[in-house]
Amino acid sequence: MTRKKIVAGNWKMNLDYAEGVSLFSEIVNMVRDEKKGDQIAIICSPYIHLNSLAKLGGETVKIGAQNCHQNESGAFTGEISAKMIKSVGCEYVIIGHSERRQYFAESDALLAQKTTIALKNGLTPIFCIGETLDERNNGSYFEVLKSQLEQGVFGLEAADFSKLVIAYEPVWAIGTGLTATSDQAQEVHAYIRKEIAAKYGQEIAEATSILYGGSANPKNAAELFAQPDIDGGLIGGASLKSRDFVDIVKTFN
Ligand code: 3PY
Repeated sequence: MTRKKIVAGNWKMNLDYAEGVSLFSEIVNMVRDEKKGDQIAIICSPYIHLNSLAKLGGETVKIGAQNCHQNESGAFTGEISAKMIKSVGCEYVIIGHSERRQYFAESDALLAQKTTIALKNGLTPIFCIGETLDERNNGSYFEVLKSQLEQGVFGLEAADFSKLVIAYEPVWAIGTGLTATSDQAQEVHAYIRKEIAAKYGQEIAEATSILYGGSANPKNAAELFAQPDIDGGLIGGASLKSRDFVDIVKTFN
């Protein structure tokens, strides 16, 4: 079974409109020249860029949002719905990034709702899970990850679960410059795949792309992506530099 190889950039709350369009145009041109094979490159930008980027990216670089609201529409001042995101040509949405869990108190139950509404509107959720440094150090990380899966996405029917991308992002490796070693990441990815197999069966587990996120960069990507259960990356800081992002994409060539 060949799984989709995916490199998704997460720009977070960076770049004004002109900067975003300019960086994205550079990325599209470089990826068009250098990408080989059938890997998928995605940029998850702030909302204000989505409409323009979706038109520039075409088949070369796909577009994702970084969040969506859990309701279809209504009186939720300042929020953006999955339907609106889809309507501008966006295909992906990050759900449950640790920064949203931490700074916006997004619970597993809320994230389950967001996942459902994203799927209903034809978006592919990139669903993030990850443990804190304390949870890693006290050895409870497998339980934490299992609980995030169970409460966040294991309520889905198999047909819907099959549409997800999962991202393992150890919280202690986000924005800290620390990266999980390839052995640490592989251990967790294999565990996640085992839990998916236990819930949905081996075929779905083997077909699910599981990305690594957390200070991935052009220097460590090759070793991480060479692991049997790591199917690509969710890239923070390095996605803000066209050369770095494209070098990570090229890791799969
Ligand atoms: C990081 O690499 O820091 C990320 O949070 C990617 O989402």
